[in-house]
Amino acid sequence: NGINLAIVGATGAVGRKALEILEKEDLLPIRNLKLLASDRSAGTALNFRGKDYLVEAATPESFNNIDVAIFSAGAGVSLRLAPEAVRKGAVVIDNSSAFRMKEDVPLVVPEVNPDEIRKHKGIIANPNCSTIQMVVVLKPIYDLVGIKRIVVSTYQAVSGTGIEAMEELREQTEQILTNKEIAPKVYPHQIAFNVLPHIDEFDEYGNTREELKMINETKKILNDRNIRVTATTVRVPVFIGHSEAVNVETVEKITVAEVKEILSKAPGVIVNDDPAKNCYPLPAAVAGRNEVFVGRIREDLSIENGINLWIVADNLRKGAAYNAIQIAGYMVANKLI
Ligand code: A2P
Ligand code: 11C
Repeated sequence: NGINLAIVGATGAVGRKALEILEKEDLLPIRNLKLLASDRSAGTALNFRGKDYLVEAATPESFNNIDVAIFSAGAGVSLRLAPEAVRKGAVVIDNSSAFRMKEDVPLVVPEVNPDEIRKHKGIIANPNCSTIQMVVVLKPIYDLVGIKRIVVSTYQAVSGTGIEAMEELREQTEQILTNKEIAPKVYPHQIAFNVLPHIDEFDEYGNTREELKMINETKKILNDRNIRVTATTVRVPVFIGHSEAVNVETVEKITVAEVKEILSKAPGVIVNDDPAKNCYPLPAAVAGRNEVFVGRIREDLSIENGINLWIVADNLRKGAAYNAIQIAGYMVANKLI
């Protein structure tokens, strides 16, 4: 009973988080587990439910007899190996940006557009972490009153870049506190005690690819090309948990009380909004949680139909590993595998 699951990038930040979630939470029945990474970590043992699994170098042959392969090893690996996995009969749930905007690839957040899962042709894409947490909160608002425009600024944790970036933040923090020289490697500038308005590469107009992902993926997931979206994405010296200041212009008027009411009932959302008691979502508090947290819900008085929100989620969980596991769980529950 259960599925044969492969995790590509099992030694990385998202892969390890997927194993942790699968071990602790009963979300997916697993018959066989295959852990894949680069040849650098082939032979490394990773423990899962009391048993050591040896990591193997990912090759096309790795996907024989695999039902579901969760890919979290970057776009290059996905482009090379996901089609091979599909050819071998696996359904790929891909965390990378490689296939997200392809027309025949569903881009899925289970709280928002679960029906898309059924349309897959072998690959289902997991959206970018900063997009996922935003659309989980915006979907109920969109359904009730429509959305004209979104203005978002992000405060993103270094774990979004990967394990090496987490090490860089830890090292630099120690080095700076002990008056040592630092030598940035992963980021172009010091990340400890700093804020970098730069995530991924810049395009010819000065937007970063992270900003373009938020714009394009939001439209695809909400299935509305007319929503106007603008984003500024920023890296902050936080290990886990992306935060976002989101300004929404709705089509019809919605009151703050109504927003709180629909979000308190929305799947996967927790409202934490009591400013008088200093209660609002914080990355340090939501790290380790699968839900998306929202607070600072207030009217934007500068426009007719405006709402401001502060949205925080664990980027490795809801932003990546948990969302992928939810998709696999949906397929099992609906007998799609
Ligand atoms: P490895 O540990 O062998 O380098 P992160 O995003 O935390 O940096 O993790 C990236 C993940 O992608 C790691 O598990 C890494 O494995 C894996 N990876 C990197 N390059 C490849 C590759 N060519 N084939 C398979 N997995 C890869
Ligand atoms: C970050 N959002 O925080 C990025 C990580 O397209 O899947 C995920 C990149 C992606 O750096």
